[in-house]
Amino acid sequence: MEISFFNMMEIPPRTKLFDFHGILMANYFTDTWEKVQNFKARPDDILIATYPKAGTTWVSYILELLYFGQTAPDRLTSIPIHERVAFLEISDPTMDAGVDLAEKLPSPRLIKTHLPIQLVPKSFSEQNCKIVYVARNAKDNVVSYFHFDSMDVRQPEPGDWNSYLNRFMEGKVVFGSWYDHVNGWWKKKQTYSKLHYMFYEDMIENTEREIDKLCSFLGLSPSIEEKKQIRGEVQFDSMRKNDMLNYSSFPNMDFTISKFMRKGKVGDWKNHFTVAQNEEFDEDYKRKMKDPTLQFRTEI
Ligand code: PPS
Repeated sequence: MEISFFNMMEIPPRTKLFDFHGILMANYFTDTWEKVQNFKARPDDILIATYPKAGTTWVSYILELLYFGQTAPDRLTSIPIHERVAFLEISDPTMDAGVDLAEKLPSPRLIKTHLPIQLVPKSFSEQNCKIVYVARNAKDNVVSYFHFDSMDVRQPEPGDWNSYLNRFMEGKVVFGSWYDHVNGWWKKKQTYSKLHYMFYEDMIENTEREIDKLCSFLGLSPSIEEKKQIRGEVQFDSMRKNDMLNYSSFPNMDFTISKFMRKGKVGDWKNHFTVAQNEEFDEDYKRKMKDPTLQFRTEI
């Protein structure tokens, strides 16, 4: 039997969702709200914004390697990622609140958030910070979120797959509607030039190309050697084995249910959606996703 940290810890009961400024939230993302709202961004902060399970950890690690891979490599091999990248809105008794961790980070501070655009502290755009948004197609996103909510035993009870899928379509999961999230950030990109909008599927298709695009957005020019090294380190299998990235020491996650680095694929939804669920999902999707300029790929 696999022993996880989880087996040895006393875990609080699963949380209940509540309405928070129009989206559903969990208390451990709202308890430090005043500090989050008043967060003072610095001009060189980089905000990594995503709907949960869209590739946050992947892109965070790429950014870390780009900024610290040469100057502070020991940092990346000795400290787990949740202590290197501040999760802005989190407050959890087992670790620093995101707002407090941010104060301890070296520059440029990498800060992650799952907040929809309307709830992000104004300070990031006032300071003209660079923002990297990562989006993932809704079908794979909901599958990944379902497995995550099953194994992160603080999260609200996921229920069975069918009821979870329906709740996802209704935006009744932590951080609310995927549809509103990806659209809200897409709109922000039209008026805020320092926002780089990336797609998980593009990263899977050609990681090197997407790292190049990211570097040109950030104004970085890593050497060919450095890029090759980064490319190797951020492959799914390498990240999955890396205990500083795979959340294996995270007390709330039961790895006997599912891994944090689970499959890392485009198209896993086909192993979960029935034909009827897929048809209903597509119909609903058409009604909600009206902007023809925002297109996702559910297979590559
Ligand atoms: S979280 O909890 O919101 O921060 O999760 P997040 O990191 O956004 O998303 C986790 C999913 O991303 C996959 N992942 C990767 N896929 C491909 N390549 C690499 N290197 C990689 N790293 C993480 C991870 O496996 C989760 O997706 P699923 O589909 O569940 O496997």
